[in-house]
Amino acid sequence: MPDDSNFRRRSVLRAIGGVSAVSLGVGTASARCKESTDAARLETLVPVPVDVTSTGRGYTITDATTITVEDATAEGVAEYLAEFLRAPTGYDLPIKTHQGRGGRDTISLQLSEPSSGDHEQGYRLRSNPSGLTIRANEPAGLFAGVQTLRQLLPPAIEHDTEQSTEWTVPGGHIRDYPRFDYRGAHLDVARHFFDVETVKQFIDYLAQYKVNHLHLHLTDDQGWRIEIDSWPNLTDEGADSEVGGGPSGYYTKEEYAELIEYAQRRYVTIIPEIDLPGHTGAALESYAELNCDGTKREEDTGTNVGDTTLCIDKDVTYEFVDDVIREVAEMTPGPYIHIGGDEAHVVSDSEYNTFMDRVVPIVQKYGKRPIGWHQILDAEPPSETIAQYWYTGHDAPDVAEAAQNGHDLIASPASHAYMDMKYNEDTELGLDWAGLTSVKDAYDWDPGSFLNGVDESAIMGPETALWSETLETLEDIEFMFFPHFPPVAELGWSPAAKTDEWDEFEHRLAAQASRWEIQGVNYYQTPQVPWP
Ligand code: NGO
Repeated sequence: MPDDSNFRRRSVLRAIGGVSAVSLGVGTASARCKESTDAARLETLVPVPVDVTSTGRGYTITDATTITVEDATAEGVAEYLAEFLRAPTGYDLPIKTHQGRGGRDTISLQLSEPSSGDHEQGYRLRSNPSGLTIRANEPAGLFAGVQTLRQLLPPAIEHDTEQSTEWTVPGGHIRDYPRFDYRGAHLDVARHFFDVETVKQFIDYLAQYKVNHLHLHLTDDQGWRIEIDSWPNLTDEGADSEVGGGPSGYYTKEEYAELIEYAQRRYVTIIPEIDLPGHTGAALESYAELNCDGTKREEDTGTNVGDTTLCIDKDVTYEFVDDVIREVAEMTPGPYIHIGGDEAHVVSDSEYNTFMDRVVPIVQKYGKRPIGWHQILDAEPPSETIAQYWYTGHDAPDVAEAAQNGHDLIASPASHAYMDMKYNEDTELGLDWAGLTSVKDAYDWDPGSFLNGVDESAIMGPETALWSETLETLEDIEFMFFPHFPPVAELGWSPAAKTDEWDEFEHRLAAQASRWEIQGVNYYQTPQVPWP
């Protein structure tokens, strides 16, 4: 069991540069003090950037500030930034089109031709007294830069009502880009259903920490959560249950489109998961013909896994899967569809292979790249299939061999990336089948080298998983996600050489709390972290 008691609350002042030593209230001393408080924010960024240089005085946003873009390509990011800043600052922050640097008193968002060594999701940020510039090759890079800018401003920027403070961005340069192109977070909306507003809030949390994929676990034994026109009982009958039998629901096609659009504005790609052939109790409850015995399954409000399957030998199974995948592909602009494949305990190996041999090509036929939990590799699918590793061990020879044969992997080891694992024995929410996962455990691994025999080049990136057997509300989600999540988000973004020091990370993590307090995040105040 991880030992929280070894980590006493230490002053976050170490991380914020000795501010306490400066006497307050005296003219220049006070200005120096403020400058050093501002500069400290360069040192508390999560995820930690590739390069940060502090240069003294920085840019202060005032009611004279304008946001400039060179053309319409950067407008979406500019609007997101303006919307975010307007409420707490009370300033108009008009968006103007202007070639090149925007001149004095501008936050200038520039898209430039890729220069050598610049990553397509990377950005450069410069702040000095006359203005602030974020430059990137792609809008996604500008968006990442905007999330950094957000953390460079005083925490009060997280308020949604007008605050009176000086909105100074410390002077400096940042050069930054992600270690992994793919940074994911999974959310189980099947065991308990979460409404559109809750998922939007979740997407905002991903964006805040530069995570760019949301994997929605849309179907399981306890509920079917996405409208499928050709099989309407899935939601007419299969969506009105959840673990414990409480109120539940599903996303209409319009609501799903709303989520996609919300995520797109934040450069987050949604990956829908239809878990097959097991974890299909809700479908089996909705349609008798999908069951081998031709009888509808009973509603499931428990938490058992592995005891359901679509009937492998029936043609109707594949008509069903084809229709579902076709409709899901039609409503999903992103390149991936996840088809589960985990814990199909009531089918034989040969039945499992038969099923995947027919179903993987269906995903490809509808123009999507298949992802499965790593058991999918047992069926030897085409190498385009991505496998998501979710066991706890470092040794998985079959997975390593598949990676050597060209399969890409997503790293979600349950011992580090499962956000639903309890922090310690006293955590009331969550599960512990993979052990307890303290916040330090969530940081203490390397997605690029976790699996023996797998080269980092085969790893698309890390993905957190948040299963909802025990989670019913946004507050529950937040409790397990904060602070479990920012450590994994940092492992996905920041250079490996900068992510191996917990003693340094714990201070940066602690400094995030003042923002969560204002955001109203129900985070777990683990004694492992020296909260301010
Ligand atoms: C496992 C299982 C899920 C559970 C989860 C709980 C996978 C891929 N299948 O992860 O059905 O909800 O653990 O932690």
